[in-house]
Amino acid sequence: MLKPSAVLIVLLSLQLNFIGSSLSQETKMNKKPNIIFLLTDDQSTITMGCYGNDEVKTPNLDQLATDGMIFDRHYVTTAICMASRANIFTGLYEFRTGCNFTTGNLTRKIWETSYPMRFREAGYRTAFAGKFGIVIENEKQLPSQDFDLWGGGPGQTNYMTSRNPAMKKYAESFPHSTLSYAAFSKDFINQSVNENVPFCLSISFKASHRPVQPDPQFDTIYENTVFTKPKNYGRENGLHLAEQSKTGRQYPRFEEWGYSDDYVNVMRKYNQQIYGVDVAVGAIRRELERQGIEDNTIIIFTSDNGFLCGAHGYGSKVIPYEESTRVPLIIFDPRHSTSGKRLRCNSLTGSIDLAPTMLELAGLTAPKNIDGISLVPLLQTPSKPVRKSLSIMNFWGPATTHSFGVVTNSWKYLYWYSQEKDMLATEELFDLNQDPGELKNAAYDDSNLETLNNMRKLYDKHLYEINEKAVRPVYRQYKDLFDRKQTWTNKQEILRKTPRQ
Ligand SMILES: [Ca+2]
Repeated sequence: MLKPSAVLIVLLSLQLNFIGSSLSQETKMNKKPNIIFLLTDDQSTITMGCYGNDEVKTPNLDQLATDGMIFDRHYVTTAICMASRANIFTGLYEFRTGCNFTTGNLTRKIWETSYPMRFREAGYRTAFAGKFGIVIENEKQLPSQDFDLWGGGPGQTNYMTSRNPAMKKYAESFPHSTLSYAAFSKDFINQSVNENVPFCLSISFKASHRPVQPDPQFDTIYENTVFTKPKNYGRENGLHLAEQSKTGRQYPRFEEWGYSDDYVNVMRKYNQQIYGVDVAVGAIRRELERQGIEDNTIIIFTSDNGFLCGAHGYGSKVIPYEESTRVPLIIFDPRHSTSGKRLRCNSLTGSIDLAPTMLELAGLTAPKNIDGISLVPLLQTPSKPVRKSLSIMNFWGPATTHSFGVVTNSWKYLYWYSQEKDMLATEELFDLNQDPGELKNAAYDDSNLETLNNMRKLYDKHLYEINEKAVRPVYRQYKDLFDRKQTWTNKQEILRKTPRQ
């Protein structure tokens, strides 16, 4: 039997343990989460097992999807690198960032509102590595001074690690850039843990952007795999699509890039590049576990645009069909009660939603009046949409390929204004639930008239925002060019006054 003094000691020790455990619980709850934002380049959803392709090997991405939530209706609002990255950084549509290859750079004032800058202001350690993809107006250098650790590069960057001065120290161990970003991540995670400061790490992989240069150490991964063509593959499945969509470089690239006659080999190389990304993601997650911070680190994985890969007889991206605009998105918040429940979200989400989502997950406030909406409510209830519609636009490349459109939870409406080369202005309507491959233009089917009219109204509403909110004069012309009721004669006049890109 214990002496009374021993009982007291046991009781005291129990009480201390209780206080200790509630304190550590409280500390855990109050502790700011870390954020890791992983962005690939030109990655189609068909490169991932968790998006339904059982011919590819993406065990680490599939595990991330299993642990977190996978989004099946996630769109970029402009399907080309520079504009899309500005959208992601800021939560703004392209006509509000004013940023694309031929229209302009991002102003310092808008950059200051970007998610990495907001995290830094809030006391986070921040890091960026890989393809930065945008330029800050009137600045000769990339904004390395805005990050605590910098491994970024200008332009398209390079698959050779040694070609990026900020990443050179990793070149000997990781000559191919994809895995060098995992090494950079490990170093940054390590430093942040040592300093005991929450961090926001952004990695922009060059993969799977062309030129096709996968890491040779994975050359055998798909050497015997025969990839199946998707149902909407080939020119025969693009006959119904707008003539305007066939006037850009996407059309010849079906043949030039080998989708027409060497599909399997092209896809072996393409998927091999994503295999490298998958290995890097696995290495980053293992480092989080090694440091004991995996339960407090949110991981977001997505791409700046998709890739057509032969769908409808196109190659490349930009034009607003599903393979180009709908991209992978996984959000894994290990703190959330729905994590690990294999949930898929079928609600509409957009690239502009990611910045406000990351900020809210960290308990920070997003800038006011941005276009993006936080996706945090979807983590609780994936079936309850946070947005009714989203604009999808392309103002880049030949004017004939410019398009503006709107997507909802069930439908996509696109408008191509150009009537050059004897084309007619074209409307397209796709029933995304019944026809995810966009094999039928439902705009000219009488039974869809009510839907068509509703989508037109929604389109007009979205288009009006350009007039209200465009930050550069060059974007204001689109309000009239995409006006369904303006005559082609008026539009030609606008085009005559506008310098051609
Ligand atoms: Ca891209």
